[in-house]
Amino acid sequence: MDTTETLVTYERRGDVALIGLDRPAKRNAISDRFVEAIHDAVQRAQTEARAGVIFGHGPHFCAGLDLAEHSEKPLFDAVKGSRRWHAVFDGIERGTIPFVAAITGAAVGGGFELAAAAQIRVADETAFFALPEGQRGIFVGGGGSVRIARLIGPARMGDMMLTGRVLKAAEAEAWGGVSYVVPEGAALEKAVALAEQMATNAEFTNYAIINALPRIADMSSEDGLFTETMVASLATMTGDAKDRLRAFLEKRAAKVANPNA
Ligand code: 1HE
Repeated sequence: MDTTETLVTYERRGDVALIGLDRPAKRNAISDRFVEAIHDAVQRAQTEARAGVIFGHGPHFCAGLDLAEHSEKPLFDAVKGSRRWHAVFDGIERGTIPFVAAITGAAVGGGFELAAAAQIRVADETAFFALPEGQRGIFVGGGGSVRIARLIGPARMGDMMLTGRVLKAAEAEAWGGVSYVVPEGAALEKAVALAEQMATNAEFTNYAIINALPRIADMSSEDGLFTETMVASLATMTGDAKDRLRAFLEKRAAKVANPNA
């Protein structure tokens, strides 16, 4: 591989960090060096932005694991590689700021796994989703068996992996794999608009949404309800809550927009 490749672009637009997967000649396939570049960009975004967007340069979001690099790996290196993806993607899913994945073209294998680590997925009409691990003789290793299975359900994920079923954007939306489908070319703009909106939320509430919701989903109802009360009580103690509640009561804050008005 050409080690002078940039791999990831980073740009800040106000409170939003834009992280661009930048290896279009290889359809943004993720090598070891690439996963570290994603990690660095995500960490930087967490320190200086309030929300992030992850998108792919070129027509495809991401073709997954770099199969050329992977085919040469001894077993234990593959184990460590998968665990590193887990750590890096966990930093997206349960970090300090929310991320939106803007998906065009292929979100395949590890590309779908990366998108699944974001809190929100926006796909344009060119997007397609596949899990071809069965054909490659490998398995998901970037957290897909947990995150994708939770998004679309293990039976549907098993269908995709066993039969090679490829989902278009609208099918992925119907299955819960993406939250928004937009016309061709509009994914990045929509993702940035959503990130800008999220960036206006109270920081602690965003942190609680990111970190508490997936944990509570893993708990019993009883534990979940107790944890919810603790998180809600903590949120109420923040200066943000005091300021924002007062602003609402003094009619200085925007109301919820009634879509039927
Ligand atoms: C790659 C990769 C890759 C493309 N690793 N080099 N992922 C896959 O099984 C998907 C494999 N890729 C594809 O099916 C297609 O490339 C796409 C549908 C994504 C795009 O097709 P297309 O026609 O636009 O591009 P292309 O001509 O197939 O690929 C362009 C170049 O990118 C070509 O290299 P070149 O040197 O011949 O120009 C491809 O070899 C290269 N390329 N995808 C390496 N993935 C943590 S576990 C996760 C497990 C997985 O991710 S499994 C799924 C792997």
